Amino acid sequence: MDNREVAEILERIADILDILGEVPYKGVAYRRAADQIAHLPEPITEVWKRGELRTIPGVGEAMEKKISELLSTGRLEYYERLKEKVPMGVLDLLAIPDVGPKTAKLLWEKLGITSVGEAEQAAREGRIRVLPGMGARSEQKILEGIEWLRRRSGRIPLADAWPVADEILAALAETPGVVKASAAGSLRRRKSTIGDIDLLVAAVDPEPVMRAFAALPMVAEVSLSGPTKTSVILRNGLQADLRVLPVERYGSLLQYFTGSKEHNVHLRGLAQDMGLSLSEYGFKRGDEEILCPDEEDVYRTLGLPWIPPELREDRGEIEAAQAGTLPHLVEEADILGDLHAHTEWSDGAASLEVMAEAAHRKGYRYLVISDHSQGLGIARGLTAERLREQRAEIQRLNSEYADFTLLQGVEVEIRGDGMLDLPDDVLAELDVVIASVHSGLRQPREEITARVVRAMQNPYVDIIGHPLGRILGQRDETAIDVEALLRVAAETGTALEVNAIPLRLDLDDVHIRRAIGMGVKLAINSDAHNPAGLNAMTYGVATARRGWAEPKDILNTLPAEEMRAQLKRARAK
Ligand code: DGT
Ligand code: CA
Ligand code: CA
Ligand code: ZN
Repeated sequence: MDNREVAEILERIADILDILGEVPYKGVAYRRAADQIAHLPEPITEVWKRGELRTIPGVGEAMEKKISELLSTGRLEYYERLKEKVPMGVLDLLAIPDVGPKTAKLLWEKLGITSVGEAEQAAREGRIRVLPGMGARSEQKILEGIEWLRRRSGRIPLADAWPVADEILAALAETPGVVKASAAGSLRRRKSTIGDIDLLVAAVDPEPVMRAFAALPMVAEVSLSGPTKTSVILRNGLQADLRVLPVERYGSLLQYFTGSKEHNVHLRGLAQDMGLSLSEYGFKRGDEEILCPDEEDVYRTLGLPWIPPELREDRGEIEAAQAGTLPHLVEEADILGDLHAHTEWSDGAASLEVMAEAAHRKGYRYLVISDHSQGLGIARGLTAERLREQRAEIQRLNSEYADFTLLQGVEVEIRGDGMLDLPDDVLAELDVVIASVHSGLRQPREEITARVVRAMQNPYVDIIGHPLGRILGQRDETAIDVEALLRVAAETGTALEVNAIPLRLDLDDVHIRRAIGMGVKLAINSDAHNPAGLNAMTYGVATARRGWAEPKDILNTLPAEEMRAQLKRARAK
């Protein structure tokens, strides 16, 4: 059981206790412990084995017993009994803003509501306003909250928001009076999915900027128009907010609206300790204002170096800034090659030659061709013989380049039982072997974990491709035991992929950071199926930065020969 699972169960207990409301505030203790466990820097099982659960803030004697029971038996009797008292769907109501435990209980007991859908229907039929303590206004707020929830779950991939935002920013930069323009919010932090686009502009007079914004071709409708903020719905369905402030306050504006909220809350605490208040307009000490034209000024006022936006999640970056130990994050310019690309030899759209030329033009020194092996059910999956033919072709192309190398790899299928669908002697002849799971993704935890572990124990498997198997918005990650995956990767020297396809971004930020902490090597790969696909690297690098990755953590920041020397097959010798 990993930290997230333990924390989730404690959260659930808190929710149920709050809804039952038998003992006021009893949920608070569980929530506190859950929060601490979710942010532990090491697996809770380690803490437990050392007998140190009580050192976790918020974990007292009773909590310790419950966590031990959970970790040793995989279940918690207390939780199982509580679950019988409240339907799961009632807990889902808590996700609606303005619906707390008391309201959820009311809706459930008085109207028999046990899902968000039923709550929506009851609100539309005016059945909520007549409940004790409710009214037309609270009913309306519940409806709005449900709509908000729907929109929020309709988050869009970073890759769909980023180019549109850049286009809008370029147009705004042309508007007379605009001094600076930038994206903010989750987009600037490069989260894998974006709720809405936040844009900021420094200008003397906001009015013409707002007008230019509303008139852009990609804007479908203006939903809110105020003196310093305009909100629009774009043709792709996303909401975009534009805020305009004078240039002398731009640093504060940018810092505030980049967020995250958690990062900002922490910074405001530091400001308070210094007798300052911090807002999107600047600092205040009593009536005296301290203006920040640049974002650096905000951090400097708090005695901190500037913190890269990708780190701003209050996951220790402020402490690292104070200690002077912020990471030197990997940049796209550090990437010297790509270790995962397909051609028409399997399911790619382009020839070896075209892919090589695209990678060369991108400034790479090498590209690994890693077409699928035969077992994938892909018509042209490669057999040992076809691999040999492909190698001849690759060698011929290499003779045409002086400053660029094509390497031959394969993306070999990990079968249902963990066996690979090419024999070891074939794998041994290749430069790089990526092993991936593409089928049986719904296997239970033990099976899928054992399967990938078995693949990692093969001496010729250098990299595990898209280790979690998620497709954003479509398919959750597999049930794989991530801690076991990382541990065996470290033990066997197998690298893990940060797959840069925008709907994958797999490993994700949290697991990248954990992998680095455990000494696991990473490769940021585009998994390109055509020349343009190579450009997905941008999103992989962004995700790696969110995982605190430095160049030294990433195999493909090394020149070809050094990269190859770091692969498992070379290190085993
Ligand atoms: P999103 O849009 O859901 O992907 O996530 P964000 O982070 O872009 O959030 P958004 O658009 O609601 O707000 C943009 C930033 O504005 C957010 O990261 C931090 C700041 N912000 C918004 N609301 C609050 C708030 O209530 N308190 C604080 N401290 N900051 C806020
Ligand atoms: Ca946003
Ligand atoms: Ca926003
Ligand atoms: Zn692939």
